[in-house]
Amino acid sequence: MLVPITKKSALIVVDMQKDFCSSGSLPVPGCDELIPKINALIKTFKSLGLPVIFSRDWHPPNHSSFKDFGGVWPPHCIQGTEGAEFHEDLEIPEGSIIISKGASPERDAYSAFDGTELHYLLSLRNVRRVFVCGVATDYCVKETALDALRLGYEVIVIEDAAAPVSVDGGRKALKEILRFGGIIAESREVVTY
Ligand code: VGL
Ligand code: ZN
Repeated sequence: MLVPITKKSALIVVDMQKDFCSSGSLPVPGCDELIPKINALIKTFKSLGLPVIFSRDWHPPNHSSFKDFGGVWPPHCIQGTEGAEFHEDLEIPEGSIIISKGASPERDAYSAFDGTELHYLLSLRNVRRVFVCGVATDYCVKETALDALRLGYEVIVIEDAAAPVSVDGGRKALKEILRFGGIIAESREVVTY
């Protein structure tokens, strides 16, 4: 099914940071391979004058999601470190919105809406439809998409421009997004108006 990028659309690129790619501390399989597809999407949204949002995991060194502090993950995306930087091949246009999340030590934030100004910034720009890509399909992409649905946005997850930590987890996440009213599309199905 074709899904149009309407005038009230925005692109949300979730957590395309070094630590989640092949050289990082918590590599998501297939993360590097998403770059060309995501860059193409960025270019399309940019050329239409539509908002492009980049979220980033932005943890303090003692974050509660880290194994040494009672969590389940190896240390990753620590504020100001190289691992927290965006992938060097990601093309971030000037004027993009960068959303940092997970910055308080005691709680995690998988969703780009969790504890951030994202909803406010999208509302200001009259955005009704969000296209979501990035990593990880079964964690931050999923929670961002589900929050966007709860907030009343039309949500399209671009399946081939997102990658999961586990294949099974990714499948379950997409099913859940569908169940709550989201759309799952391939990037070739995302068309301009
Ligand atoms: C993520 C695990 C831990 C993600 C963030 O971006 O999906 N996953 N922190
Ligand atoms: Zn994290």
